[in-house]
Amino acid sequence: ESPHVKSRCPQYPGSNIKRFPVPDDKVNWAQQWPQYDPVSYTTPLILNKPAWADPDIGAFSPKFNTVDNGVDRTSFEGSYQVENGKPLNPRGRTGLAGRGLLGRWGPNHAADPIVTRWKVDAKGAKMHHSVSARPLLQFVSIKRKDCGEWAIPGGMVDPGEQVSLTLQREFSEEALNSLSASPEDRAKIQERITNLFKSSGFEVYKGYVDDPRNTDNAWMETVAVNFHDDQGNSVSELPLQAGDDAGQVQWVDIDSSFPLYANHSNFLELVAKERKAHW
Ligand code: RP5
Ligand code: MG
Ligand code: MG
Repeated sequence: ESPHVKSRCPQYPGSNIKRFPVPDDKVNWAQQWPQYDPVSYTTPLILNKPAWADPDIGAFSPKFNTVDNGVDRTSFEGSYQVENGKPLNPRGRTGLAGRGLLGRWGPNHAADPIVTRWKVDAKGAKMHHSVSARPLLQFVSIKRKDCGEWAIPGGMVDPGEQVSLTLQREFSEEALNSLSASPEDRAKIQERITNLFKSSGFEVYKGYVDDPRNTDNAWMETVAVNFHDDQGNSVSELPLQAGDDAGQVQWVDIDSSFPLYANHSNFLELVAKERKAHW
């Protein structure tokens, strides 16, 4: 397992905060490093205590490594350490203490719907990559408003929410703009994607996300699931429209050279391998 990279990006997103530079060989907490002195930073938005965020540690001491008060504080990475009341990132140092942009101390659980179809020509025949000769997959990608990077249309799991619902809800919000649709249109969207999402899908990945928002005390984890429209006649026919935290949405060819947010490329590689597609 290679050390996290985006979680050590020099400049913390949405701020002018610089991370303490952490070399590869000092990422692991087990490496003694007395000189390590990261700044502590939590965005004003989070300190304003919106309903979805935790209060600051001190007045608040949640039970870590368990489901506490409906909030899932367990990690897919196993049991994580807690030091001075604060959870420690299971993948090691990030150069920043506090929560940054993340609402929860410890794991912040998300779900990533990877909706795919085969790329076809005007006659409907599968297209192949000129070098690998493998068939090309496409996935529904959104351009994140926060950083302008292309990404899987994922989002946070609400407390107590089934991941299967999060997957469908986030896809509807970000790629189909269900939040701005009339109640009638929303019902139509719901009906048309339910078929694709009711198949359990292929669980691609479950665990830590190398997200640029991660800190020493707060980090992203996800369940990434692939829903594949093999015949190109279910979700492929839905009009894509960006919504919520997505600025743009489109079908993107799955290819190792396409840069994506966080470590979303790793998830797409697993999908391509599973479906024997070009990567
Ligand atoms: C990533 O952030 C996850 O993989 C998911 O795609 C996303 C969830 O956060 P928001 O889109 O809600 O900001 O780590
Ligand atoms: Mg969202
Ligand atoms: Mg999102």
